[in-house]
Amino acid sequence: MTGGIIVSLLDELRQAIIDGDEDIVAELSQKAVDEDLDLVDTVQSGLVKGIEVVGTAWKEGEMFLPDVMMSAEAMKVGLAILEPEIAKKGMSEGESKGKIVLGTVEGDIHDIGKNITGAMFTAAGYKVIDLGTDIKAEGFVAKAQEVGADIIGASALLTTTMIKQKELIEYLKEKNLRDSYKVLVGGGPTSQVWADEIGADGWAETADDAVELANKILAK
Ligand code: B12
Repeated sequence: MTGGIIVSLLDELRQAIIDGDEDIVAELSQKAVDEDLDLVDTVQSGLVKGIEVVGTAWKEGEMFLPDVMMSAEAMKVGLAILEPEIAKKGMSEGESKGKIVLGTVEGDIHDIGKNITGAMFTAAGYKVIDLGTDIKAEGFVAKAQEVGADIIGASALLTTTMIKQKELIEYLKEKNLRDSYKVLVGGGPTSQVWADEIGADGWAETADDAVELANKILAK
């Protein structure tokens, strides 16, 4: 397949996310799998680029909530096709590099970025235990204890829910468990400054960076 055709598939995928067209997203995602394209790039340069455009248009009042929801649904349809394929490739790499308990914090239902992060971790050879959304500190910690996690990853997309990442770290301290797990935080409104402020072990802007960061942290 030539570069030009790949670019056009990614462009079409991005546009289909903006249009919230699930059928086209499904068709193009399957095509990417069938034609053995770089699926991580398909997620990032196709699906994620699309939802970013939607986010900006929403903020500027050019798109409304129902449209955003359709785009988010279309995003899920694409990820449902691409994620298992990305994970399959990673799993052939052998032993698990570590266990990560991942979730979106309490009061927050955004899960697209968390899911992508989970898929990247799986592809990189980690065992991912995904708790879903709206997860309390207690929920993260109970699961981490149950499975013997190395890392707890908490995603927050709202400025009003970022504080729950801080509460997670405080809860670990309260239970004398702070040193038992590495805590990674991420999501739109978060930053390295925020991670430092709350005493997290790391922050990453993208799912790719998150995996690199985890590799580094666990190697120490
Ligand atoms: C899609 C979307 C929705 C969908 C969510 C669907 C779903 N299942 O997730 C719907 C329509 C349901 C929705 C609802 C709401 N939303 Co909304 N949403 C978005 C939107 C457009 C895109 C988010 C997204 O998926 N981005 C793409 C992903 C790939 O990016 P990401 O999540 O940042 O993840 C990447 C990194 O951050 C990182 N990462 C993510 N998690 C983690 C975790 C770890 C550990 C690490 C290391 C890294 C990491 O890796 C990811 C991949 O690279 C954003 C706009 C934006 N600019 O972000 C608004 C946005 C986040 N929403 C917003 C709001 C206000 C809401 C609502 C409150 C609206 C309402 N009035 O009801 C509700 C929230 C309800 C709730 N309690 O949670 C605001 C938040 C404003 C703020 N400052 O707090 C935003 C910024 C829009 C805006 N500009 O106003 N939303």
